[in-house]
Amino acid sequence: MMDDRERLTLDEVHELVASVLTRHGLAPAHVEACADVMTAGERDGGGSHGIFRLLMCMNSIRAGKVSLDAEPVVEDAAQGIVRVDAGGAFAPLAFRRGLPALVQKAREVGLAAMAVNDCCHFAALFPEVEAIAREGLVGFAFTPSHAWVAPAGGSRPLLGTNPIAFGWPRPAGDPFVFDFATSASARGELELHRREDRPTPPGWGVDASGTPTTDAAEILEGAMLPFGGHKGSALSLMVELIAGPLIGDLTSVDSIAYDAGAKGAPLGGELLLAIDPSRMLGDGAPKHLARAEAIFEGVVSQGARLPSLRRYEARRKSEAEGVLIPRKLLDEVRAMLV
Ligand code: NDP
Ligand code: PYC
Repeated sequence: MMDDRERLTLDEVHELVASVLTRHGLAPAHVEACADVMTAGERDGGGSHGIFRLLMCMNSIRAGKVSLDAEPVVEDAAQGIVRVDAGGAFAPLAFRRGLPALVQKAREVGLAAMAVNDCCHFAALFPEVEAIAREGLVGFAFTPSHAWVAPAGGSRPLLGTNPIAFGWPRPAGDPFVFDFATSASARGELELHRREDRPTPPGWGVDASGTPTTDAAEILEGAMLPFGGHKGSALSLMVELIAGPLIGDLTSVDSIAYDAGAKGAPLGGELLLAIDPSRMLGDGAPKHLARAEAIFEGVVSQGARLPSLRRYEARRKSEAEGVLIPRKLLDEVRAMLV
């Protein structure tokens, strides 16, 4: 059977994404930051949040829903609070510009928050919490999206796919990281099911009449569902609150109204938290971080999968061998260059 995928090196992935974004007018610093996160998604085997994100970004750009060149403004808002005004541009550059202040404040105060406002968030969150954890800090990230998800027990879209990501520094080796939507699947994953004409697992969503279905196209027209029933639903509500009203920014309902059918990236805020274990624990930090290692060992020693190990394995493989991208997607992306 013919393989309908093409192998690209990571440099080629980065170059392709950067060329498309540059061709469509994105300022160089944004091009670099956006290409970095999409390449990271592709590198780590996250099909829905690699090059595929270009489709959502291009919808934002073509509909004039995103600033192409706003320079993020970093504000020292309070002792433990950094605020970054993204000016309606894509989020990755705002995160990049705010990170040093977040890290500095977490080291000074012990716990710091960064509110990123007025950003178009199209990306995976793991690069952000991983970057925080590589500074020796515990990191959290939350952002609402578009109102695509019904609350548990309901059938009408109200909540976003609202991801939660967490990073934990490990004394040796790569940080422990997890990063997932609070809906049963990310929207991107659902879109991939529709593109490939694959049924979804049960529980991902309902059609426009509220009837459970495994037809991705019907769910896209109906409502997605939270993971884990009332538990995922409550976590999703939490994300709406802490990365919406708490930081003075949009909810997923506001964001989809702004989008007005453009199918662009959600507009709104993101909340990041960083905790310094050395501040929390003083001289006891190494001892207690070692205790955390025992928990990780307890997971893997029984054959269970520790989140992030797959990611780092995929990363090493991609760095050595490149990545395989569906030709259909590459054709669409290359067509954006003309
Ligand atoms: P998944 O359901 O694929 O879950 C991914 C996470 O769960 C990873 O941390 C993964 O670890 C871990 N994991 C997966 N399977 C297992 C397992 N069997 N055992 C242990 N751990 C496991 O992710 P989603 O589809 O929900 O989200 C995909 C991406 O979409 C995320 O990066 C998210 O940030 C992004 N997203 C962004 C939004 C935005 O508004 N910007 C909105 C919604 C989603 P590992 O990495 O090791 O595989
Ligand atoms: O996959 O749900 C998603 C998503 C929304 C914004 C970026 N990704």
